[in-house]
Amino acid sequence: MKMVKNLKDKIEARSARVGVVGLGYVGLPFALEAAQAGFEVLGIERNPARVAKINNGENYVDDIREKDLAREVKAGRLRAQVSFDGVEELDVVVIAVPTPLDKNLVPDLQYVRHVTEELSKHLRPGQLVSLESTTYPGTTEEVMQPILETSGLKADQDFFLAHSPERVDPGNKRWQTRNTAKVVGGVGPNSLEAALAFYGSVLESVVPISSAKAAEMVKVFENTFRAVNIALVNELALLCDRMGLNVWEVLDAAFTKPFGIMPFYPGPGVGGHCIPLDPHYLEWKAREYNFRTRFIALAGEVNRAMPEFVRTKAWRILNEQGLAPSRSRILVLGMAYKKDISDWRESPAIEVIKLLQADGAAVSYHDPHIPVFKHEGLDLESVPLTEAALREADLVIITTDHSSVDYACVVANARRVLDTKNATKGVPDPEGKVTLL
Ligand code: SAJ
Repeated sequence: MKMVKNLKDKIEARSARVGVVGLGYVGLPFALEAAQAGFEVLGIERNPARVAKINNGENYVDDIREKDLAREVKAGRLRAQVSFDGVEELDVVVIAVPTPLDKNLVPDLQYVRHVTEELSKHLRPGQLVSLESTTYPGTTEEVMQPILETSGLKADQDFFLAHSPERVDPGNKRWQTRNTAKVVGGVGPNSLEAALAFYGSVLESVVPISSAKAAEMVKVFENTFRAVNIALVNELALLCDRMGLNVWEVLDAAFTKPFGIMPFYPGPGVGGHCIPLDPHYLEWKAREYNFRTRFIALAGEVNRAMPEFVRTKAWRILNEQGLAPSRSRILVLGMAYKKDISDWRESPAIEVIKLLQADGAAVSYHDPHIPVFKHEGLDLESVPLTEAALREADLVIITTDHSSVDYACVVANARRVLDTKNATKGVPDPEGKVTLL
């Protein structure tokens, strides 16, 4: 098809103009990769403060090096704006906007719809639109395509439409945007061909799949796989607690098996805006097919019950000291949802703190990555992790295993430690202060 060849030629020549809508932990790293691959990239971001930062070459995403961003901005290969003006000049538009769930775990596609409606006003023949946001299978074809076709253009004939799920693991130093294989599915063969050519020119490897819907399913499966396996080890932690077994020892031994197993560990709950949420996109869509995704529902229940288990173990430890919860001072180590990042979305530490406060405890927190926390009804500041702060607490609860924390100092100075991440593994504990989840 001539239109595909034209686009592929522009991609090959790096003269294709690339747009990335949504410059968060997914969009900005991709926009940077596309600029580094030689494309001129226009970021479209609704947050004007982020737009200003980018245009000043300032970074705000943990996984990006500011000097790389500044270089591409200075070279004129990357700039950002709030509006959709000039979208008709673009050849490729990648969408990486949030796809949250509401409190009833119902998918909220407001951002995808809004962006798609804006794009439909500027859509012109030959453009490639690719959705990267994690969503239920069918979104690209059933929601985006009809909106884009209100332009009068027909998908896979006049313009190209694809789904290529993001696979960003925030904080992962080994696997980043560029070297993580990228699954690509189109709404038709021309869209697939165009999208493969584009992603193949920016990233190290692409994985073609037969449709946009299949690509969407791949992603929700990937995250469901994690949610279910995390729930399995969380359930094991609950049972080991009953049976007086050390779940961490059991798992470490199990993971010495060189085949047929993969390490997962229990924790205070499951955070991030992916694992706790994405599987429920599939659960919601499956109902349309009169299908109950029992593993997803069960995994969600088990994982969401973990903060309550942390509270139960905390009260046991305080009780051993003859302390009532309502007269206790607790220091929570870690607000972020996982180690060495500053993201706190859906962090289990939030729920743990709220449960402890509800029982009247005086709760403070320390997180080297989160100096202030005024969200979700909490209004706290990270306390310096001094020996005095450790000694004053009746109990220190480790909820995030940040690498920069000196756990030997924590164990040496705390009265008691509840370690929900096995962060104190290998730290001498001669007085038996540490209790593991
Ligand atoms: N967690 C456990 N036990 C484990 C692993 C994780 O309790 O064995 C907890 C973490 O502490 C965290 C939550 O689960 O609170 C999510 O952990 P995660 O490692 O899945 O981290 P995310 O959500 O930041 O990143 C994931 C990606 N992670 C990996 O593949 C390792 C991947 O699933 C997705 O590409 C990404 O979300 C996404 O954006 O969808």
